[in-house]
Amino acid sequence: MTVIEAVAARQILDSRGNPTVEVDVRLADGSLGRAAVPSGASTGAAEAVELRDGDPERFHGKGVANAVANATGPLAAAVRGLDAEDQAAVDAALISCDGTADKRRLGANAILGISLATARAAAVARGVPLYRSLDPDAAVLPLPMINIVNGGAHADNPLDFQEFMIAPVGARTFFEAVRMGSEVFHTLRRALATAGHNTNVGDEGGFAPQFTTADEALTFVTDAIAASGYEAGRDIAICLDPAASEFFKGGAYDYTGEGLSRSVGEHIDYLSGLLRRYPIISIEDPMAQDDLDGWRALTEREGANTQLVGDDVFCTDAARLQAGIDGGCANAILVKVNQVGTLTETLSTVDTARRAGYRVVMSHRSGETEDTTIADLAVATGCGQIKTGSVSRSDRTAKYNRLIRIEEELGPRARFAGR
Ligand code: 2PG
Ligand code: MG
Repeated sequence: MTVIEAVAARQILDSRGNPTVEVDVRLADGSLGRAAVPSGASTGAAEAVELRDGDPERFHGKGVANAVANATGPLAAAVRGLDAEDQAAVDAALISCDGTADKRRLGANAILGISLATARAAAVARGVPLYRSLDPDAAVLPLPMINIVNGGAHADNPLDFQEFMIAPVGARTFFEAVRMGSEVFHTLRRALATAGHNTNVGDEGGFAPQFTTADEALTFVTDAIAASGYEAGRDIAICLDPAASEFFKGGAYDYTGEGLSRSVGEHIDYLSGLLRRYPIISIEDPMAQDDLDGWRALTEREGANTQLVGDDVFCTDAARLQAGIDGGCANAILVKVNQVGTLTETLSTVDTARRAGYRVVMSHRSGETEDTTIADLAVATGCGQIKTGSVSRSDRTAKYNRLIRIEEELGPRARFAGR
């Protein structure tokens, strides 16, 4: 009864107004699963390939009509008749139908849409929520890393670092973490306005004032934490995603906002300085994806006390992660379903991280939709951390709101990961 009977797909819009793939998977018993695919802006070089039409007459070349046709054509034919409860078999069929290492032939966006919609359909057939369908014992709500200042590729300001986030480590529940985050967000808004900054938000819903240095952003953020009645470091800690691959040029880190370049060693010293001066507990992509020596050096120097999260450098790929583990790079991984393209591969990467003692952060993309699958995945894997943007913009708050509902549904069984 849980056999896949039909696959439908369409182009819908993401949070930046670009088209993306949405897939419906219908099972023989009538169960329907639907999933929409996210899209990045600061993408890693080794990500699975998002298929775009490239037709300048349609969506400025960003159409995904070919990916949609692949989903309803060859990929649908490959999974029709398979059991949706056997996610590994469905994903294996999708991967072999495409036949390329990076899913470029039929598109990782087409493949991921079917993979996630299948998981959702199986959950509907079982009559349980997605997180429980993936793990009947799942009960851990993740600590959110809430993005409150945007820079880099996610905003038009001169700020070199992409994301400044707050993690309410002192909260007792997920809901309390969201409340604390929302309070700081609004306190920060007022402080920015008072200082004459604009309060427009960037792609992930955080503010995007005309800051030029990380210090400026960090000063405003730590002040906003205190002004909201919290102790920075104890109640609310800070997390960064410099997205350093974006400004690594010719072997050095090119800080255009500050108008200077830092060598690998100077960049590491600078990051260490920030760690000393602010209550930062986690830095994602502190080093560029092709600066593995830098990654190793920073991990040796700061890895014992600071979470160092690999995003671009690992691209949610188990083999790349294993190479990083063997090489002493990072101590945590950012997990993005569309970087690798199927649910099974995503879960296998999470396993690889776990076995090595690397921490896992479930993550959105800067281009998102109302789809909340990653909220369920954070609970299903019990990974303990989620990065899903600011506490503004519905594409971001949809995930927080989903987690609030999951926490309520779990009732006394719910455990908040906290610090
Ligand atoms: C990142 C992500 C999400 P993008 O760098 O971690 O915040 O951005 O989706 O643009 O790659
Ligand atoms: Mg990143």
